[in-house]
Amino acid sequence: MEFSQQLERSARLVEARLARLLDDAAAAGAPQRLVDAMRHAALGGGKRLRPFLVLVSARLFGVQADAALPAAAALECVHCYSLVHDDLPSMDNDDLRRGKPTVHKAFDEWTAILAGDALLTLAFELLADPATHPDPAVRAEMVAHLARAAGAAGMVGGQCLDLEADKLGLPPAPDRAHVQRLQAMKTGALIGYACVAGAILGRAEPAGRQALARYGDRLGAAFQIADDLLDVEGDAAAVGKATRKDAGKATLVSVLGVDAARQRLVALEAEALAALDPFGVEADALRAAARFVVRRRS
Ligand code: GRG
Repeated sequence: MEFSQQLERSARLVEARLARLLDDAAAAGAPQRLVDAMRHAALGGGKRLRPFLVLVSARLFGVQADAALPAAAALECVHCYSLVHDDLPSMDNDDLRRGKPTVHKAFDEWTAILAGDALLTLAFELLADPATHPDPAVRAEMVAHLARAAGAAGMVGGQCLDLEADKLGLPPAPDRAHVQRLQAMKTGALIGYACVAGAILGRAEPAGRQALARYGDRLGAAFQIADDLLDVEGDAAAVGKATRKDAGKATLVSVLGVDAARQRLVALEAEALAALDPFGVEADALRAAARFVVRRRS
């Protein structure tokens, strides 16, 4: 099956699961306005790449899609929350996300903040649920790993470094090492988690887990460079969000220039593919994901 078809199929599974979870939240007493905003944030858009990575990495270690779906949905909840908060006026101040008005535009700022908070906490409720894995030790590891990836030394920390540079003008001249650290935290940590989550769920041997961690690390870095190139070269209608927003921001494109950034992207793709060498054809979906990330136009 073509990669795009595989991605679409997994996106449909994730969409249906998220829709059900939000219905459950409403049934459990969550206010209508909050659930509507969560639905706006989480349903009807997005490539669903992170949950796809969870599903295919889990399959590599013998875990079928229905068993990995709660963990995949949990990660997408964290990703959606991060987009809602990133779009807020005090952060990136965006009007368009996934081709739709951002949550604070469709609702208002306080509702968007709460919808993000509720998606974040829903993720951990899901991971702690026995439906995610029968072994509590595995669930605890998933919780701890996602919390680290999303937290102060991960995505939130990376966002802080990014905003600091943008809003306070710090550091004076971002260098390559600073940009790579920021991006590894802001974007790489969650993508890295997506790749390792399947290994945790499938109780992979350390070597298998390390290979997936290496793949995820290179994929996360490649994803961010591709995103930065799309900001410079992409078209807002195709990308589904405003472009040309990164001028003056700390990105590898601004530090290295377009050509060198593209070369780095190609090198990262090769490293991501090499990390999968220990695996046979069963890792082909991950290989295709690396090619997709490097060549994506949205
Ligand atoms: C607010 C704590 C907090 C963190 C925000 C995710 C993030 C950190 C910022 C988003 C800004 C941004 C454009 C980052 C670059 C990489 C990225 C996360 C792009 C969006 O991810 P995609 O392309 O989006 O996977 P879809 O819509 O397909 O899910």
